[in-house]
Amino acid sequence: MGFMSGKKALIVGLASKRSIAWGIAKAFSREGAELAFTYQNEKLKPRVETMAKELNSDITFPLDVANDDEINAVVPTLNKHWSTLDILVHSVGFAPRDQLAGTFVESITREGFQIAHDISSYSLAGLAKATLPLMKNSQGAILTLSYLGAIRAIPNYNVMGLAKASLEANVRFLAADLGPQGIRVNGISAGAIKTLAAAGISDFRKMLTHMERVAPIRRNITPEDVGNAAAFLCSDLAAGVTGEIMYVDGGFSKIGMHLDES
Ligand code: NAD
Ligand code: 0WE
Repeated sequence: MGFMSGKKALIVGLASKRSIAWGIAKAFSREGAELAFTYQNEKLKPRVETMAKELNSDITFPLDVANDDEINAVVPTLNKHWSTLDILVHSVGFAPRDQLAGTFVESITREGFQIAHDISSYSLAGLAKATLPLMKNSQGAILTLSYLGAIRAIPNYNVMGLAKASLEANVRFLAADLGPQGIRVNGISAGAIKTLAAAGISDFRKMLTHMERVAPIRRNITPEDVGNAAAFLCSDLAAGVTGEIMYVDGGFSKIGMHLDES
């Protein structure tokens, strides 16, 4: 019997088999959790339905986190299947493409800032607020995905770094508020992974090559690595952990310099 058996988890942010959300879903399913998934738009619907089926889930519904009506529809929709929710996974991030090219100062715009913060940070609080009636007293957990750009100036990550810094503060405020209601809130700061969200980012391959050379574990991170850490954080094994940002980055953020090959 897996260490998540009996847990009901909603996963927001599945787009493809390369998604971090897919690594998380597979780990949760392996450990015995029941799953529900949302898809951002009709284009993603068939793909998400097929992937859900693979993990024995037939609960899928639309959710664009930019839309308050869709956020408010989550609980009524989930209620058709489940009367409680134990786990919410938020694996969503977005900034307009022009915000992730060139320097920070050149690229930043008021609109780009607003969209990045709305989709990548506000949506965590919005979803936590909306799902509270189902999650309260469940000994449940909320998990989001962050990146090193929240605390370091990483080339081209630009306004997404500000949005991730906001997301990490969001984790701490939610942890403080929801802890007394039996809900833990954590984040995983993942190393770079080639997903749809990384497609077309200039120099992404170069970044991956650099990371696998210098990170203490000498390889890149996979969605499966993140999935296993996520399963731990969202299970009762992590009952004493909340408000935490856990680095699943092969130790990259912990070194200060790398010299020769070895
Ligand atoms: P992905 O493209 O597979 O997933 C991103 C998801 O965000 C997609 O499912 C997309 O549909 C969803 N999304 C975007 N806008 C949305 C909206 N308005 N409403 C609902 N959903 C929306 O890429 P991924 O790399 O798996 O990204 C998942 C999370 O992991 C993101 O928060 C990302 O910032 C974070 N992350 C990624 C990496 C990486 O290198 N890939 C590293 C660290 C953290
Ligand atoms: O959080 C991310 C990516 C987030 C992202 C990606 C896109 C591409 C498509 C947000 N918005 C968009 N908008 C689009 O139109 N990561 C952690 C992956 C990532 O993105 C980078 C990175 C890394 C790592 C961008 C620049 C530098 C490094």
